[in-house]
Amino acid sequence: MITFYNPMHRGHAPAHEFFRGERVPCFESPARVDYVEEALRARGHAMVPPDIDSGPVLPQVHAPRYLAFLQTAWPQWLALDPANSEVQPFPSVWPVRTLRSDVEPENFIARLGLYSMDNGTPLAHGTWDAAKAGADAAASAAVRVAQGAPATFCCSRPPGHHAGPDFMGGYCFLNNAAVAAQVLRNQGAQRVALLDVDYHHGNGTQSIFYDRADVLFVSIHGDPRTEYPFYLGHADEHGEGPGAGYNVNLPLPAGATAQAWFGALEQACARIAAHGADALVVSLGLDAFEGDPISRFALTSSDFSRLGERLAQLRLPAVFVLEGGYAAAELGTNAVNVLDGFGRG
Ligand code: Q9C
Ligand code: ZN
Repeated sequence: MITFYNPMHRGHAPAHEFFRGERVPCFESPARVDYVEEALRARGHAMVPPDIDSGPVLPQVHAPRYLAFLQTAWPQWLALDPANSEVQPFPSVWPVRTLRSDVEPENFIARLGLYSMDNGTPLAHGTWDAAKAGADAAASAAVRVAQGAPATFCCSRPPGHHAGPDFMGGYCFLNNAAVAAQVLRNQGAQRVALLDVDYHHGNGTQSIFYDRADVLFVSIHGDPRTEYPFYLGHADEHGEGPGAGYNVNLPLPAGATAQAWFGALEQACARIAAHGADALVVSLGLDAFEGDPISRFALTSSDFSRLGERLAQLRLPAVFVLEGGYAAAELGTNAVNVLDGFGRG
């Protein structure tokens, strides 16, 4: 399967995040993609750099003022104090309910809060370049499918599915899967199905397409009553306006078995088949793995092969986009198991 990698991902390497009130090393690390590249190479998948600029597509899925902030955030942080090159900025105040988000504050940390959903998404000097090259890889993977490739893979970090129209969150900055879906639409697909199998609900992707019927969003994830992102991902979120009926959430309780997970996958596949899509985008998080350190599902490495085989039965050209998955050493095996299962199926 042709794979677009992100040549800039290593520049996004923040040192720590907050976890249970303490600073801990980042779960979302450059080593993750190293393991995936190693498995791709070992199993004979071609890897090429991105060849499409996502610049014109980004404003179709993100607010211009968010893009403007993100692109210049690190230089603005350094302009406050050159010593900030060694300091990670974190938001500490957010415009929740009743507070105004239409006026951009001048204060940098206040703007960082305006454009963040959590304090768990650290910025680093290379964050914009890494996120932009990742969006380019997603756009490239989508164009190649629009041109007739049966399937492509976007092997990139940081991930994207928590990034909403105008905010970062959950280690995500630019919504790569949304970029891929939008590019497929721009290239002539009338209907796109977007399946999110990351352990965490893809709140950003859901919000970007919530009022649209052309991109069906279907997600299998840990119940937000107990799992991140907590404030979205419930089963009663069906879409709004023209998008009513085109959003499907299949939450499962933390601790759900692989059998329950594959039951939800059958429901997802039935809805996707009914959509009459021209193409499929898969937000491929591998954190439903039994060994994931921050998630609580129980898929085994061979279950990921079964997932790929089942998706192939949809008989749709597919763009796979890497999302989460924090058992780094097993991430390559698990991701490529999905791709090879799809190739066989
Ligand atoms: N800092 C993805 O899998 N982290 N994101 C909670 C507190 C939130 C996961 C830890 C998990 C986000 C793409
Ligand atoms: Zn996740």
